[in-house]
This record gives sequence, structure tokens and C-alpha cells, in this order.
Amino acid sequence: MVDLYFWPTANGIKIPMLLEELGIDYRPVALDIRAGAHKTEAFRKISPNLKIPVLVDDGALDGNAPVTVFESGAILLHLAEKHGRFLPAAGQGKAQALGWLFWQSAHVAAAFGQYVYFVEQLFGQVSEPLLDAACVELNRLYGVLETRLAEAAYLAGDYSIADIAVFPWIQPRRHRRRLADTPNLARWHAAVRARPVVDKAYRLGRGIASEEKVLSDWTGPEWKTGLSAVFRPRTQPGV
Ligand SMILES: N[C@@H](CCC(=O)N[C@@H](CS)C(=O)NCC(=O)O)C(=O)O
Repeated sequence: MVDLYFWPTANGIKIPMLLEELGIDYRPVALDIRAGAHKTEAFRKISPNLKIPVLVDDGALDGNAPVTVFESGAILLHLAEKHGRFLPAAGQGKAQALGWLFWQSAHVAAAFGQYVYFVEQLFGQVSEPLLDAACVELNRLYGVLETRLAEAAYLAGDYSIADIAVFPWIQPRRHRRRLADTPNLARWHAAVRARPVVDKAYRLGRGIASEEKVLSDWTGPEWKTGLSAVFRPRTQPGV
């Protein structure tokens, strides 16, 4: 059996997006992180950093040794390598996929997470220069994506675990953005979201916690007005 310990956040939802693509039979184990359900010694044994997601594969389905993987990027990589899909086997394609996968986990998670925390939790308390810096980095990273997607259909050429890692982090309303302002990112976003299994993964998430913002962001109307005071588009795409 393959158990997925998760909650439908940006990092959590990546894994059903890939498991569904691969057609793997898995058991979702919902851990309500908003209620602290992950903060147990039992969970620490499989998740040393006490975060979701974690994949536990007992090997029964394929006769392999049991394996437990924490960190969403590591889980995507593990599954892609094991099944030989959504990651080129070698060469430039593989290098691109890994580069964008690690870029998401190093840059996007930190910067987007900080921006949302400042705006949604600390607005009015966080200083103007700090808020400015968060906005500048958010815009810079959207620009990096726009530039890349102007030259390639998907981040590594073909659809890969890199696209799966980045997609849930693109939350236009939360980021006070219109996707139309970055047309190549918008085209890529529409193509990923049109994949039937992406919808299936998000439906699974909504069945668990429909109030999670990542689940509703791209299904509703794009952000148009409001909170413009905290939106400072100060950098050029690609800078
Ligand atoms: N780098 C980790 C980040 C995991 C992470 O931040 N998980 C969040 C949800 S998206 C979490 O478990 N939060 C609960 C907490 O911090 O207590 C990954 O990509 O898996």
C-alpha cells in the first residue's frame, strides 16, 4: 500500500497530482495541519521536520523494499524515477527538470510563502521596506517563469515533475495578480489545469478541506480589484 500523509496545501496537493498521473493506487491520510494533527511523535518518526507531505510505500504493490520519503520535491523525484515518467532519463531535459524542481523548493516556496504571510497575517504590522522586498521578490519570480515559458511549452520542455511542483504555487488572487499580464505563464497555467487528473487531485483536496485557499484560487475569477495598496509591481519580468 502507498500511504500519502498530506493536507491540501500547495506542497501537499503536488503529490496527488503526480500519483493520479501515474495511476497509482494510494491511500490519502489527511493530517489537519491547521489543527496541529501533524505535531505528534508518531509523525515525527516519518517526518523529521514535522511537515506534510510524506509518502510511505510498504512495497507490497511491487515487491520492492519499503520506502518512506519526506519533502515534496523528493517525493516527486522518487515517484518519477521509480515509474520512469515525468522526468527525462538523462541529458539536458533531466537537468532542466531538476533545476526547476529545486528552484521551486528553494525560491518559490520561501518567497511566495513569506509574501502571503505578510499580507494575510501581518498586514499593518510588517514594515514598508519588508513588504516592499517581499513584493519585489514575488514579482521577480513571476518574471522568471514568464521568461522561461516564452521559450518552452513546459518548464523542462515536456510536462514534468517541475510543472507539478510549481503549478499549485501560482495563486493569482492571493498574489494580487492578473495572469493575463504574463501571457506565457497564463497559457502554461491553463494547459496544466486542463489535465483531467489535475482536476481530480484538486477535487480530492476539496473533499478534505474546501476552505484551503490554494484549492479555490484558480477556479474562481481572477483577482481584479482590492488590496492594491500591498501590490507593488516594481520589477520588470525576467529581472
Ligand atoms: N519543503 C517542504 C515544505 C513542507 C511544508 O511547508 N509543509 C507545510 C504545508 S504546505 C506544513 O506541513 N505546515 C505545517 C507546519 O508548519 O506546522 C516540502 O516541500 O515538502
